[in-house]
Order: sequence, then C-alpha cells, then structure tokens
Amino acid sequence: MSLSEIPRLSDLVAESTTRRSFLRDSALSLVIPAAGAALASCSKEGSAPPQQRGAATATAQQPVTGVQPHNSDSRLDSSVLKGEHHVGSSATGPATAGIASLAYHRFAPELPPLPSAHTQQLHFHAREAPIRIDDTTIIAGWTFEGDIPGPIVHTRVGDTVEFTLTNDADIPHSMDFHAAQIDPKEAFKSVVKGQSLTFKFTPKYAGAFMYHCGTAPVLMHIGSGMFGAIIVSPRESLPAARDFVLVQNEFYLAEAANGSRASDYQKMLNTLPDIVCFNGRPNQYVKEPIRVKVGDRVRFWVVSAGPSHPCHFHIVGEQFDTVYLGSPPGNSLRGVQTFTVPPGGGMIFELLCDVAGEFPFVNHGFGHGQKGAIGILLVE
Ligand SMILES: [Cu+2]
Repeated sequence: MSLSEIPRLSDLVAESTTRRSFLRDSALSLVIPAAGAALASCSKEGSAPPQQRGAATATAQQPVTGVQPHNSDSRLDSSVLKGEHHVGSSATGPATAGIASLAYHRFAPELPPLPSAHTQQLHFHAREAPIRIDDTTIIAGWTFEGDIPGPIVHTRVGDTVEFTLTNDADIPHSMDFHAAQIDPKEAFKSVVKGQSLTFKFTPKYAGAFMYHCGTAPVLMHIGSGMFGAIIVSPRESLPAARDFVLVQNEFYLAEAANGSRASDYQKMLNTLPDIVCFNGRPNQYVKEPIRVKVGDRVRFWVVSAGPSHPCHFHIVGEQFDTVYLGSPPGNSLRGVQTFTVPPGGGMIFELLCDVAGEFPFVNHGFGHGQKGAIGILLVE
C-alpha cells in the first residue's frame, strides 16, 4: 500500500453509507430496550454465593430482588442465541444525553508513565455516554470513565492494582482484567446500578493486555465500548523508546436516531462491522498523526479488543525489528513485516525509526484497514 492509497474520509463515509443501507434492508432489527434485556440476561444466574473469595470485596449489598447479577466469560452470549434474552441496541437514555454540544477529541495514544508506588489504586465508573468518533458519527456508548476505549492503565510485574468498579448505569456491568489471575466469579461479577466492587491483583507477566466488561452478553458490552488496555511493564527495563498504545475495535451501528448511533447486536452476531479503528475513532491518526523523531525507537503496545476480529498489524515502509508475542523481553521474533493480534490478545511491536517520512500503520486485513484501522506514524 502506498500513501496515495490511504482512504479519504469522504470515501469512507460513502462506502459506509452504502453498506449501512444494505444492512438496514437485510438485517433483522431488534428494538427491545437494552436495559431490561441486559437485566434479563442476568436473571438466571441468581445463585452467586455471598461469601468472599480471592481478593474481591463488594462494598455495598446488591438489591434483594432474587436477581443476583453474575457474569462469566464462559456464558458469553449463548443464552441470547437460544432466544432467552433480547438485546438489540445500546441506545439507553444517558448514552444519548448531551448530543448537541458534543465535541470530538483525539484519544491520546501515549503510554502513561509508571506510577512511583508499587500499589496503584484505580476507581472506574461504568457509565453510558455519547462519544463523537468523527465528524459525522456519535456513538451511544457504554463506557468505562466516559470514553472509548477506557483509560490506559500502566503497571509493572509484581506491583499491585487495587481496582474499584462503581456502576453509574442502569444495567449491570463488570470488569475483567486479562492481566489478572483471580477467581472470576468473585472479582469479575456484575455490579448493579449504584453499587461498587473492589478487588486487587498482582500481574505475573508483562505484556499488552485487554480489559473489558464481562457481563452477559459479553459481545454486546464489548461491542458497545466497554474495553481498554492494561500495559504491564517487565521488572527489567526494555530499550528506551517512544511507547504508544493502540487498541483496535469494531463498531456495529444502527441508523442514527436522536443524533447518535446505537450499537446493533444482530450486526455484532453477523460480525460484519461498520467501522474498525484504533483507539475508538476511525482514521484519527491519519488526521492527526503520531509524531516521532528520526532515530527514535518506537514501541507499539497493540491490543485487539474485537469483539470478534483480529488486527494484522503492519507499518507500510517499515519492518519491526522485534515483536514480542508474550511477556517481554523474551518471546520475541526478529525482522517481522506483519503479525496478527487475536481478539482478546495483545502484542508488542518495536521498530527503529531511522528513516524520515510518513509511515501508515494499518490493519493489513484491508477490509478492516479501509473501515478506519489506519493511522500515520510521522518520522521527522
Ligand atoms: Cu458492561
């Protein structure tokens, strides 16, 4: 691919509109409100034991309704496929609030510095929020901390993360850190509106890890925006570099209504996305490139949040001198052109920028690169 082949935004919009029209006419459209549906999705799991195991601590009692929300990745969306539940759209009230004045912002890709303390306390709120992802599209998002993806977390092997999730949303949500080894039935269980859950973990392995809401149906919660990256640095320093985090995801969207586009669960099941992008916005680093200097070593921590597709990561005109498939500094390959990050996975890509120029970084599965999973690394 050459620079001249980088898609113009107008082309993407035109392509997307055509596809939306096709899907609108052909896809089954479910309109039952998501709130009741997601509550229903938890209703058959009402027997979660109250005892605390592992390091998870509920800080408030769940309502006594006979409905004890409980999630697990193992349930996934099988119950939905059996027709027990009805989840069609993310368009809940708060997810479409304040549309008129909503501004676009670029998602900063820089890896935040490590905290100096060896114990890091994080408090995320699950909440619904509209997110402007480009000039023409506002998503009715389900979020951690009001953005898609959620905040980049940076910790280190052997350090401790003390995490609290508070749910401000009408439907249950939860948190699943792939960097943790912990009893998921306790730590990753769903939290209902107004409640909080605290747990802690100590990462054993370095790497680029995904986090996500694990409340059933997981597909709907990840697909509506509840994901992010937790970067675990090794105890020993990696080579000095400019570190950037890229989280690829897909959006599956209904037609605009009340100024925003809800996530469409039936489209998610069909796995034909409208948009594929890095850090929640299609083409954002084409419009505002990632800038480095000649001579810089650059390290991309790439996470594929999915919910269903991988990222075939490639930089046009460059090669990765090192790709860490697992915990760095081991587990590395040398001299790699493209490597695939699976959904739910993360890998680390390093290169030495010894040539000046504009280098497109892409998902080389070009159906998805064309839908927005592309950016520019500008070496000056
Ligand atoms: Cu959720």
